[in-house]
Amino acid sequence: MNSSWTREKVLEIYNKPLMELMYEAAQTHRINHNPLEVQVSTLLSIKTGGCPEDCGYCPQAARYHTDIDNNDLMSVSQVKAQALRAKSNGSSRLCMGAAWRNIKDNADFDQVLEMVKTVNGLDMEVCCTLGMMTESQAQKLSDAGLYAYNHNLDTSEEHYKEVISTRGYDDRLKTIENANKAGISVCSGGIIGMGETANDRAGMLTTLANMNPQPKSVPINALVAVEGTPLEDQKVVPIWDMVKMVATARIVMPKAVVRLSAGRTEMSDEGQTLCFLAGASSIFAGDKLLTTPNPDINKDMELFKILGLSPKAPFVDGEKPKTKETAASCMSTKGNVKWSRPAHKIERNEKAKEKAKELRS
Ligand code: SAM
Ligand code: DTB
Ligand code: SF4
Repeated sequence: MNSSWTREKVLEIYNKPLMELMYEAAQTHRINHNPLEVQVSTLLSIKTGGCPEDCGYCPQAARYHTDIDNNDLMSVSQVKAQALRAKSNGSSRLCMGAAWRNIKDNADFDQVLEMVKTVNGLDMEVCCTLGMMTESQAQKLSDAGLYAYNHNLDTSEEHYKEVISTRGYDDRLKTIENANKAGISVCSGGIIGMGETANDRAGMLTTLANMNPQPKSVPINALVAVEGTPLEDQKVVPIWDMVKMVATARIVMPKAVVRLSAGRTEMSDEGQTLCFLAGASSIFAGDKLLTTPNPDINKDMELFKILGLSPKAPFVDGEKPKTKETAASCMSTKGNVKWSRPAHKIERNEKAKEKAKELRS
């Protein structure tokens, strides 16, 4: 069913007195979910750094000078070992991320398809986040056994122009549509703390909530301000903003899994507890996100114990995908999709790029 949320209505919810907002969100959560279960995912950066894009928040953009180790695409056996480790730590989902602008029909993509098959074979939900994706690429991933695809809107359409100039908002929406067409569960959310207004936050949630179908998973990230990126000086997001964002997402997308994502190292146990109460029902576990730190798994499990929470089993919300033979080789795919490149100037991004050039010379 298509929802028709207006930004004004979503902003009104976001701006409710916090006690009312949390109570309403907690009620919605209990009606639609088991409040004692949390879906636990592990992130794995299968290809790190050297990305051609200019996303102002991202330490993996080649043009900025950040302190990360670049790595080529992992082997299938390396991924399998990491997946088994994640599974033994209680994760039901492995989310593999690549620092790519978009998927290309080449040998690397074939290797990713093998990774997907392998991890699906371990009875884990497999998620990928590989940048922009065509319909045929989505179909190949689906045939290989992909459960979910993560592609974030990041922020409102207006604020997006202040953060990224190398890719357009419409292409993000198209990628999400392509995932849906292939029957892949969509994971899409965004980041707060990038200088956006409450109106921008409401705008992003409105676009997500009006999608048909709504995303099955909505990650809410607090910006991890990494030195060398254009957003390095952004202040840590107040926990109250996280609670408000989680609660609003919960109310406007009642069936979705709302993921308390990046930024948890800056949050107290009590702060995270308020997020769980307000409807967060998933976390990324393990001491690393893609390139930045995340709380230790033992610390997370201690908090789960205190709160009476337990990790959710895989495939509770959807069937395990069956691997189909068509997943074989993608080299034969014809036709290159032209994704957009707005290329407007973002002063902050230009400055960070210049600074990086100076540091390298
Ligand atoms: N390259 C692919 C893409 O951009 O779609 C996939 C990987 S990218 C790192 C996945 C998402 O991570 C981004 O869309 C963004 O929402 C999130 N992200 C990246 N850097 C972040 C940061 N410093 N803080 C919070 N979230 C971040
Ligand atoms: C999402 O929304 N957050 C994750 C996942 N999807 C891919 C990524 C967070 C990355 C934080 C910065 C880093 O570790 O590089
Ligand atoms: Fe590249 Fe993704 Fe980082 Fe943007 S967010 S620079 S596309 S890895």
